[in-house]
Amino acid sequence: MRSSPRSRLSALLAGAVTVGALLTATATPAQAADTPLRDLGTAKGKVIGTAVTGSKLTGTYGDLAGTQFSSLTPGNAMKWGSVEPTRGTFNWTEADQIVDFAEAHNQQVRGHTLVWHNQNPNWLTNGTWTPAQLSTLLQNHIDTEVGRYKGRIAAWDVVNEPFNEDGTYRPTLWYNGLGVDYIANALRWARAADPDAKLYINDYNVEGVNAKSNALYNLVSSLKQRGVPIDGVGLQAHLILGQVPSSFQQNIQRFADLGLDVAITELDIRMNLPSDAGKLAQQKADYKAVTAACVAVARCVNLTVWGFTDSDSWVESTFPGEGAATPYDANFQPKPAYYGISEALGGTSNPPTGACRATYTVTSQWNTGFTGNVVISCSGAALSSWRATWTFGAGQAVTQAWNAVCTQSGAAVSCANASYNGTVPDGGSVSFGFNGSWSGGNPVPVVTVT
Ligand code: 9MR
Repeated sequence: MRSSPRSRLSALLAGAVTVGALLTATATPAQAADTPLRDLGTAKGKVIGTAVTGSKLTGTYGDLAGTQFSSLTPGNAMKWGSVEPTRGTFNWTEADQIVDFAEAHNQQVRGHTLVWHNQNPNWLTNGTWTPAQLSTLLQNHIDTEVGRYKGRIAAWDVVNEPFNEDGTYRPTLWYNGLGVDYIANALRWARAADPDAKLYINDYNVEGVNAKSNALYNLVSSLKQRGVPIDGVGLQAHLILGQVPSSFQQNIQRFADLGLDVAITELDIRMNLPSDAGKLAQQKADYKAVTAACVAVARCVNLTVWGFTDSDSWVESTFPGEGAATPYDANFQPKPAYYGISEALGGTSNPPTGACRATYTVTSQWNTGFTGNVVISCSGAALSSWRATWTFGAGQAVTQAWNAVCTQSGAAVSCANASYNGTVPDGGSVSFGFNGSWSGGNPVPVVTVT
């Protein structure tokens, strides 16, 4: 595949150790022995991202955000209304938090978004501005925000949602005040403020070939012809169950053929609630189809979900009666949709129909020590003896175990059943515990059961 500086960076990062978030003493996530999506993505030359809420980036949410994804998009934190609620008074707290977290986890950040008609501060929306004033306000906003994060943002959604469904321009504050040139000017100002950031126009309902995506296509063609800086298009992909457009891949390809990168920027696939096994299976197929379309086109560089857990999605509050749109359920368990993404990225077909898996939990933690608990459970399979193995990621050591016989060599831990608990029946589980030592960090390892 063609290799941009960013994709070379992500390839380099593929070899880097992913360090999980420092655990609190509370419950920690069930860790299945699945290859993280970010690693599968790297092997295919794709960056795999999620939108996040900064205040949630701890515990299980933080652990999954940090280990499964190689890109973060602030769901709201970088919008104008968030960063400058009062004219001249800035609040970068959440945006900084997300960028810092991303850097600590070897992740890219997609900046979202500089020019939009929604989530602007009241002082801006309610003001009366001459075109010259409006233009200066917009330029200053772009200079300030892009400049603040210069060198730390892989790509900016510079202009968000400029089109109506029929492909005409949306009559926004910007279009009405400045005419269509607001788009070219915003891109130029963003380029000037951070020459290394990739610059995108991002919209929804442009995933298939249709009037709206034709308008986007015509716009970016003309921008490129005129020498306006534009690096990519973002196809948001807020989809409905069973309705992945059949022309998705063809549409990605035509933008790629213009010499642009394409990112799937806000993928979610909503269904009527309650969910059931049939809907979740369809959702898996849909996530797999979207991911496969991106995998098939080299210049589709990033696939980002708009929230990775159903407990952090915009869908339920916006579409009453609909939801369950993301790859993880509200308890942070991967749904079939997760495995749809994973399979399209070349991961193993999971969850296995019959399997025994381990859940590793830190049940308590103090200054230098912690207690861990591992549950081995079987479904559609059974064991007459077992061994759980993992590799500690931050120098932890098992000091004492019960209900298993554990040995450790370097970072590698191996725990075999005790004489009395080797049997795990189909539908049943056993557990063992241990005390360990840690310092600096105590990330949750991935446990394999054999
Ligand atoms: O996820 C965002 C949600 O928390 C906000 O309430 C909403 C307000 O418009 O914006 C959501 O994100 C939107 C994104 O910024 C642009 N594309 C559509 C997304 C879903 O509305």
